[in-house]
Amino acid sequence: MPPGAVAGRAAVVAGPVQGSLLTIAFLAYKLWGAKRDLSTMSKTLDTAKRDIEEEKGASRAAKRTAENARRRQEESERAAAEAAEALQRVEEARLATERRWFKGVRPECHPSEEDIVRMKAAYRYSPGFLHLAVIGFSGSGKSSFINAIRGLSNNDPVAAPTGIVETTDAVTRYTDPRQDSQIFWYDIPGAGTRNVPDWQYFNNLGLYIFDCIIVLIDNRFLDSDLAILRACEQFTNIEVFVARSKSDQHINNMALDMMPRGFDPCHADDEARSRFQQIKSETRRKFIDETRHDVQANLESNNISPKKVYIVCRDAMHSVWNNSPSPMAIDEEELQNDVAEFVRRRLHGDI
Ligand SMILES: Nc1nc2c(ncn2[C@@H]2O[C@H](COP(=O)(O)OP(=O)(O)OP(=O)(O)O)[C@@H](O)[C@H]2O)c(=O)[nH]1
Ligand SMILES: [Mg+2]
Repeated sequence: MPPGAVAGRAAVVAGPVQGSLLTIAFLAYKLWGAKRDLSTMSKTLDTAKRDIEEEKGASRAAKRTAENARRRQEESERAAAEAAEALQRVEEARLATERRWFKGVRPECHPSEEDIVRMKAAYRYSPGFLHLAVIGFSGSGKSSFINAIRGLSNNDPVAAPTGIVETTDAVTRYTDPRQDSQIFWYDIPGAGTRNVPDWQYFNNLGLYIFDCIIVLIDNRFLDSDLAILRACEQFTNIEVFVARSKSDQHINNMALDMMPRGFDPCHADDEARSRFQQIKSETRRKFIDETRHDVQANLESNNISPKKVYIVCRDAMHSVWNNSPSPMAIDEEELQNDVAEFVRRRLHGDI
């Protein structure tokens, strides 16, 4: 075979071989490229997987945070609801106390043995004697009452100080001038003048140590009078008298209200004066009836046991002492007799 033919054949053979080699090389190149892409894709996939994992972690953390926040919110809402409920209970208790207060049920007074001993020492409580206290609103006439019952006028040098301004500011003890008397009188500062509820007035002043309490009402029954009477009901050993003071003044004022404007009894003529006296005696009956009715109605509506009310005035009290009946007298003698009877029976151990 001629070399040319060999060469030609070789060339003919070389042509397809060369092509195959090129194809192989190309394919190898492609494979390498694919591998590289695959590796890149795999890395990307890893990164994506990591990102997803991280995101999942972040999402779990966010969920946990949200869950914690929800729990805290629930806890604070529960605490707020509990606080509101507690507040409501306190408010209801306050309202119940107020309702009980208006119905006349006050916290009870339970002095301890120590309190009793302390108050008795403070008031120089003397065994074998009775201790009578005169109590009432400021200015109701307590000191004047004690002076009159001791046979003294208000201007006597040894009389209890009296006046139109608040006068008695400490419990003061007075002896009783009757022969062989076994009683002490106690002038008590006016109720309703202190910054404490009325029932505390009774406790704070240790009024539970007294054997007898005379409640002096001036114009009308006040809460402080009712509180004292209610407190007294807890102590069966305390004898209670209710007296309405200054009857002369009240009757005079009522009668004056019925006279023509500007009427002055000191400067009136005889006819006008006798008309005034006539009105006064009619008014007196009205005053007595109204007072008795008003006191009983107040006692009843406040669940306090019924009591006689003694209508008195300072000057008529004094007249009893002097044994010279006063035209103004109403219940002064009866009151003094009833007090004397109580003293006698208590000292004898009958009550
Ligand atoms: N007309 C008249 N006045 C009276 C009577 N009792 C008291 N007064 C007058 O009322 C005023 C007050 O009387 P006091 O005896 O000081 O009254 P109180 O309750 O002791 O007063 P305090 O100690 O301030 O609580 C005085 O001006 C008395 O003269 C009375 O029966 N008739
Ligand atoms: Mg006084």
